[in-house]
Amino acid sequence: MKLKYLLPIAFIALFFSCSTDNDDDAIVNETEGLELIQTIINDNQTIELYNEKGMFETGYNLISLRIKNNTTDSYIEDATLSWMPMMQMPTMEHSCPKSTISKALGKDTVYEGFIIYQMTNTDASGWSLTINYTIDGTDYSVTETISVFQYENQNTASFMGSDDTKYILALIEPKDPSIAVNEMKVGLFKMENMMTFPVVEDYTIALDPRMPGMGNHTSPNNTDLTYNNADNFYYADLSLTMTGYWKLNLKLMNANDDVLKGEDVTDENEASSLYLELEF
Ligand SMILES: [Cu+2]
Repeated sequence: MKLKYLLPIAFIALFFSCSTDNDDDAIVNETEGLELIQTIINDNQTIELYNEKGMFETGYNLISLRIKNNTTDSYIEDATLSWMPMMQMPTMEHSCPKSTISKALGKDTVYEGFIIYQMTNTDASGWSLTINYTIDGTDYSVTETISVFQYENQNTASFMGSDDTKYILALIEPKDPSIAVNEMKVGLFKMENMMTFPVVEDYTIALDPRMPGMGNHTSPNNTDLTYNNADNFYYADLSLTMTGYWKLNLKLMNANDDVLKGEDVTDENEASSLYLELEF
C-alpha cells in the first residue's frame, strides 16, 4: 500500500484509539494483573496463556487465553476453544479435571477456564496441552509441551474411594488465608477413565482443620463442605485462628452418607488419610 493511502488510515486509527467508547484497542489492557505462562504459535495465530503466577503448578490453575491474528496483529474476539491436557507416563497417558473455555466476564479478547493438574514429574516435565479452536468456521488444533511445577503443599489429593472409584479433590480457596473464618472452596471430580473427569455432585466432605505443630489443636466454627449446584464446587467455613501450617483433615461421604475416604481425628488418630494442606 502506498504511503498516501496509509497516512489517512493512520490518522483515523489514532483518532478512534483516543475515543473512550472504543474498548477493544490497546488502551484497555485486558491481561492486567496476569503473567504470561507461554505463547504457542500455530498457523497464522499466536495463542497466549496467562495466570496470576505465570507458571502452571500442581492443583487448581485458573488460566486466561488470547488468540492473536499474526497478520493483523489483533486479538480474536469470537473464537470457540476447547483443550485437552495430557500427561505421558511410562506405561500410559492420562488427562486431568478441566473446565470448558468461555469468554472472561467483561472482556473482549480474553477467554478463561481451569485445569487441575493432579501430579507432575519432579523436573516439571510430562505434560502437554492440546488447544482446539475455531475462527470464522475454520478449525485449528495445536499441541505443545508445557511445564507443570510441583506446588509446595498438598493442594490436591488423588485417591481411591471405598466404592472403588478414583477421585481428585483440589483446593481452590482460600488463596490468601487470614486469621479469620475463611471461605473454603474445593473441586471434587471422579476419574471415569483416563480422559474423563466429571464433577461429583451432592457429596459431603467433613472438615477438621488441625495444627500438628501445636498439639494438633483445631479451631471453632468450621462447617463441612457442601455442594453448590450453581457453580459445581464445594464450600465451607474454614476457621484459622493463627498463622502457620494447617492440615485440613477431610472425610468424604456420598449422598447416602457412606464414608468413601478419610477418618475422624481423635486422640489415637492424629490425622485423616484424606487431607489438604495450607500454610500462611
Ligand atoms: Cu501422571
